[in-house]
Amino acid sequence: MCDLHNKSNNNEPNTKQLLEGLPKNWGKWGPDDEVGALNYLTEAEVLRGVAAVRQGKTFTLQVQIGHPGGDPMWPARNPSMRFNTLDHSHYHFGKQPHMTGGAAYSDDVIFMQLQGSTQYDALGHAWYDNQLWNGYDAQSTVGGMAKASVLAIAERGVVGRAVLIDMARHRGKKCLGRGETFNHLDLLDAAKAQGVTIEKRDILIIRTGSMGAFYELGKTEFFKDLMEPGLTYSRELVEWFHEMEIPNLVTDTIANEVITDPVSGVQIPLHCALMRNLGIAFTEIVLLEDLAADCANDGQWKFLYTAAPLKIVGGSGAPVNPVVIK
Ligand code: UVW
Repeated sequence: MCDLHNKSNNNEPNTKQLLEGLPKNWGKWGPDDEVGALNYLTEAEVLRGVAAVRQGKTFTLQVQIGHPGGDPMWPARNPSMRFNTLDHSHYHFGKQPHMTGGAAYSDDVIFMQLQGSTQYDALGHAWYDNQLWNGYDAQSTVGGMAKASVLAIAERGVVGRAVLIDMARHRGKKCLGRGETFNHLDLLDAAKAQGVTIEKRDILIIRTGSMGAFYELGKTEFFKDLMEPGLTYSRELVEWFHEMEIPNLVTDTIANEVITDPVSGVQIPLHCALMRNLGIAFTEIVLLEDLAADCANDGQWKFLYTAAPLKIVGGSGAPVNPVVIK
C-alpha cells in the first residue's frame, strides 16, 4: 500500500523505486500550493469549456448516498448511516420544538466516510516516502490534513472542458472485466473511434461500466473478490498525463486505477505518480451511465464540467456532485 506504514520491507516491491526519475510538479505553483494541476484550469480554460456547450443538456454524476442497493466504496470503508433527529413522530408524541403558528419541520444527521461516495481526493490523500504533494511532510496528515487537504480544492472549484472516453463501449462491453486494464494508447484509440480529440488541459472522464455494474449486480456480488478494471501504470502513461497537463482524472471506479500494478505488484502507483507527484486531482465513483448513453446517441463527447467538493477543513476527501453541461 504505497508505503502507507512507512515500512521498508526488502521483499516487497517499492513505490519509490518504481517511480524514480518520473516527472514531478512540486514547486511549479509555489511552495504553498495545495491544488496542483487544477492550476492549469485558467480563465481561458473555463472559456474553452463553455465553448464546448452546444445543447444545454445537463447531467449530474454523483451516486446516491444511502441508496437502498448500498454505497459503492473501497471495501475497507463503512457505508453511510443517516438518522432522523426530528420528524412527524416527534410531533405525534409531543416531543417537538415549539413553533408559533404551527409550522413543523424535519432534521437528520449523517455519519459517513468522506471517501464513501462520489468524491474528490485531497492532493495529500495518498503518499509514499513520508512526503505528500508538493513535498509536504506526512506528519502534516496527523489528526487532520494541515496541508493539501480537500478544502483547497473545494474553495477553488473545478471548471473546464472535459472529454468522456467510454472504454467499455469501445471494447463492445457493458462493463470491463475483472482487473481488465487499459492505458493512454487505448484512451487515444477509443477517442479516435468516438470522433473526439483529447486536448491539452482537458478534464479526463473515463467510463469502465463499473458503477453501472454495482447497481445491476448488487453489492454482495460486486464486492465478491473485487478486482476493479482501470488504468494501469507505465512510465509512458505518467509522462503522457504530464505532457497533456491533465488537471483532473474522473472515473466510474473506486480507485481510478487497477489497484495492483500487474507488472511490479506495487499498489495504487497512479495515486502516487499522478496525484502525489503531478498534483492531478482524482474524482472517483462517478456514475456515467446516463451521460455515456447520451453521448453515444448524439456523438458529443466533449462538454463543460463543473464540480466543487464540500468544504471540509482538514479533510482527506469530500463528497461531490459534479454537473456536466453539453
Ligand atoms: C485509496 O486509494 C486508499 O482510496 P481512494 O481510492 O478512495 O483514493
